[in-house]
Amino acid sequence: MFSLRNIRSRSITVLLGLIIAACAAPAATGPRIRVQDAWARPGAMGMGHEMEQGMSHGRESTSAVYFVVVNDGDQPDVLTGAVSDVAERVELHETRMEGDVAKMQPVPRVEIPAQGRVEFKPRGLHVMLIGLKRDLQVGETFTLTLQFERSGEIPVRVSVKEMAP
Ligand SMILES: [Cu+2]
Repeated sequence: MFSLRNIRSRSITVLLGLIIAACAAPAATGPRIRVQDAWARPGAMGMGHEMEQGMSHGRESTSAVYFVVVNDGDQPDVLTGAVSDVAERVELHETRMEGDVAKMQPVPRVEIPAQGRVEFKPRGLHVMLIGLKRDLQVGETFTLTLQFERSGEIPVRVSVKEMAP
C-alpha cells in the first residue's frame, strides 16, 4: 500500500545515492605543475658572461637557468614569465641554430601540455637572468619564481653549477 513513509525513505535513498556519486566523481580538473632539477650557470656581477656558444648580452652580466616543468594535471598551463632577486631582468629565451650560429630570442609564453613536460636546457629554452645583482657561485642556491597563467607563482630553488660535460 502507498504510504508517506515509503516515499520519504525512498527519497532519502536517492539523496544518499547522489551524495555518494558526488564524492566518487573525479577530483577537480586543471593543471598540476611541478618543477624539477633547476640549475643555473655561474655568473659574475658586473661582467659580461659569454653565453650559449659565444652569445652575450653586451656588457651586462648574465646567467641562464634550466629545469624541467612537469604537468600532472588534465589541462594545459602556460609559463608567461619569471622573477628573481638576483637579477635586474628575467626573460624567457630560446636558442635556435641559424646555420652555424646560435641565436637567442625572447619567447613570450611557453605552453606546458596536460600530462606533459617541457625541458629547459642548454641550446634550447632557458630562463635568462640579465644584470646580475650578485655573483652566482658554484654550490650556491637562489630562488626563481616562475609565473604561470593558471597555476600562479611557483617559487623554485635553483642550484648554481657548471654545465655537465
Ligand atoms: Cu638567453
